[in-house]
Amino acid sequence: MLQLFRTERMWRTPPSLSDRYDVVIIGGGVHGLAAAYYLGKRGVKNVAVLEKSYVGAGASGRNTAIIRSNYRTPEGVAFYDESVKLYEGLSVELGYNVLFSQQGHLTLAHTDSAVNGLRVRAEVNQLCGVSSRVIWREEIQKLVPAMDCSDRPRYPVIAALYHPPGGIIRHDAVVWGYARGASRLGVDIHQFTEVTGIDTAGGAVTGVRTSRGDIKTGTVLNATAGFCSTIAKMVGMTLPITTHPLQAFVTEPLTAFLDKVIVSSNLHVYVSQTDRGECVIGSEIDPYTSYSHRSTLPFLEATAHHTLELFPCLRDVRVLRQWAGICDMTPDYSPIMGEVPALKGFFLDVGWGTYGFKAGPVSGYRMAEAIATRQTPELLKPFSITRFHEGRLVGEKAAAAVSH
Ligand code: PYC
Repeated sequence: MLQLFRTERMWRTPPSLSDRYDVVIIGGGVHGLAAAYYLGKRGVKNVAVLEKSYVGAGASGRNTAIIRSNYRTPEGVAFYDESVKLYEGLSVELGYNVLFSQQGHLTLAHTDSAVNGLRVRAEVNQLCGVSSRVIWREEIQKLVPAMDCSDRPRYPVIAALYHPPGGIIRHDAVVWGYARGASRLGVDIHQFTEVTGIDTAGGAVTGVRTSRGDIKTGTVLNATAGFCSTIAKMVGMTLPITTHPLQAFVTEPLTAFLDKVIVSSNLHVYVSQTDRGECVIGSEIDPYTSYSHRSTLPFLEATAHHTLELFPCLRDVRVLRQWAGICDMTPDYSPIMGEVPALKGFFLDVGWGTYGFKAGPVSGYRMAEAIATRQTPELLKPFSITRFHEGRLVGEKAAAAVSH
């Protein structure tokens, strides 16, 4: 008989909050859920994910779903390369189609200094074994026939960093897939459960207070985006982070015309077309700090203007919806990961700026390793919180999409 309704739910909703968990993960986005999933796979039992809203309500549901590993530093490239590889196998891993389209990613340069930046990235990428090379106008035009590569625009396209493994993915499917997988491995996912305090004693974490009751635990992972500073303050810690809005919008669906992700580092705009035909268009972070999710007209005007420089064919296209997320920016545009040395059992997976979604699988995988083994994986060592006072910054500003 035709089954009209799914009887199986995506993930279990535990009836109550247990008063003791071995690991408490704060944040039900891709990072927290992936960490929970990989902890479950390692056989770590009694894990809870606490989400103050619904799963994927934060940055995981408010990004432009771009996946790539063409970063600027060897540390960044190695890290994101592992993420791309995990994304490549994710549909099979989770038994859930995450619609990863590895269509290729182009970072455009419109000035000589931007071309130099692309050359450096291409060199580093190639040395790290990542497919990425500088291409010029003729080849760009062949790859993206709809883009204006002529001398007409105010800043004509000169070159691009072409990164064939880059692409786009269905971000909500990734979040739901990890939540479903984690739940099947026994993780308790508590939505609408806000953390209100964290207890410590003798230099170690001892518990978490929430809007639904208190939990005793020796291990807490702060995997929040937008609110990581608020959570860190609960243990008396000030993170080197400022929080900015990042806006984006989506057009009405169009016949397929663009099968590459286009990022312009000079025009501060990025454009891709989803499998539904909509163009997803974004810009750099708003230049002021704020926790606002409000969309603004100046953003829409400026970003549409820059998009039309590249794609005059979008002139009469209507905008369907616009949104904003909030981004936690570190001084070097790299994340902060690992256990906090001064507070046993308190782990950070924060500072994800505008590049967090693409790192979900690798962060989850490696943070789970760090928690389960109490050893910092090699891949995470460059991103420790101690780098700020040790002067070991991992400068990714030039490769953080359009955020410079
Ligand atoms: O880092 O690829 C990126 C990105 C795209 C949009 C915001 N950041």
